[in-house]
Amino acid sequence: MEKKNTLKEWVEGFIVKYIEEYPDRNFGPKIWRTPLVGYADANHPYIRRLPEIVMPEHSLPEDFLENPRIIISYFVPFTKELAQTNVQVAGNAASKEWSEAYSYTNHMMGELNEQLAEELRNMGYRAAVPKWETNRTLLKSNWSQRHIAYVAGLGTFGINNMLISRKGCCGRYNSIVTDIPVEADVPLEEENCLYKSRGICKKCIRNCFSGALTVEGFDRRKCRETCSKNPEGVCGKCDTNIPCAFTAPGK
Ligand code: B12
Ligand code: SF4
Ligand code: SF4
Repeated sequence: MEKKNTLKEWVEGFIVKYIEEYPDRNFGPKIWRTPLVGYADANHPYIRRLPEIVMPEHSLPEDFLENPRIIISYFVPFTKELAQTNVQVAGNAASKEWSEAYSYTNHMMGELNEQLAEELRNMGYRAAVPKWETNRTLLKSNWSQRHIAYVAGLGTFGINNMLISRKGCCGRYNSIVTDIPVEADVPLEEENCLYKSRGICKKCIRNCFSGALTVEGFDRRKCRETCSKNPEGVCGKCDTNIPCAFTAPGK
């Protein structure tokens, strides 16, 4: 038990330090708060059903690593200052900083994944970074970071279609597959979205001028059309200037 906890502490420490030091090492902006880490059981029934839930081509953890045990999932929350830049731009147009944060964060997470997997292998464990792609017609990825983070107990889905963690939904998720002997987390039971827990709010829907978000659901084509008008193809008005951006208000 002690060894298992030590290993979790090591993984979390590695991720936290990597993200904290990244801007100084790369002369980049400081746009991230302290990350959250969760552990999904690679054999959890919900993970096994992802090809059914998302699309038949959705990968399973064993597509990347033989006999996988755990998926390490993490959330990188953005700072309030970064979110504020996006709030200051009207309609569904994204701020320059918000657009740049997209590729900067993806780049950082790509490097972090490789380093973390490498360190785990050096410690005698097995680890692999999932390689995934997005089906451009269906607008679905064959490795859904949100669904994996959900199984890892990191958050619950809001009506903005975002996964809301205890540090909010304004940020990004990523994951790696491994065989480390740690106890898996389980999906959260309480709803983190105010509309889902108390039937109030809907601020995310009012923020989405394109009409992609409604109480009835999310229209990913309308969203994509709107996002693609901005550099880097992002918008994020359903992710900023909302009560669940930095906390879990529904709880
Ligand atoms: C393709 C894609 C897009 C496409 C299509 C969007 C989509 N939702 O599918 C477009 C370009 C439109 C897009 C837009 C955006 N995206 Co995008 N996108 C992706 C990508 C690559 C794959 C998404 C996917 O495959 N979806 C599959 C479908 C089936 O899932 P879904 O539409 O989300 O619907 C599911 C959930 O709603 C869920 N669900 C809803 N309610 C409930 C309730 C319960 C109980 C359960 C279990 C499930 C559940 O079930 C649905 C069906 O499976 C992921 C990265 C990745 N590899 O995962 C990022 C990702 C989803 N995007 C992200 C972001 C931030 C955005 C934008 C805000 C753009 C921006 N950066 O400014 C917008 C927000 C749109 C929105 N409100 O969802 C983040 C989300 C972070 C978060 N907190 O949730 C992700 C995870 C990227 C990342 N690495 O963090 N995106
Ligand atoms: S803005 Fe309000 S209604 Fe929308 S997801 Fe967040 S808490 Fe739920
Ligand atoms: S759902 Fe899409 S179009 Fe609507 S606010 Fe969110 S990112 Fe923008």
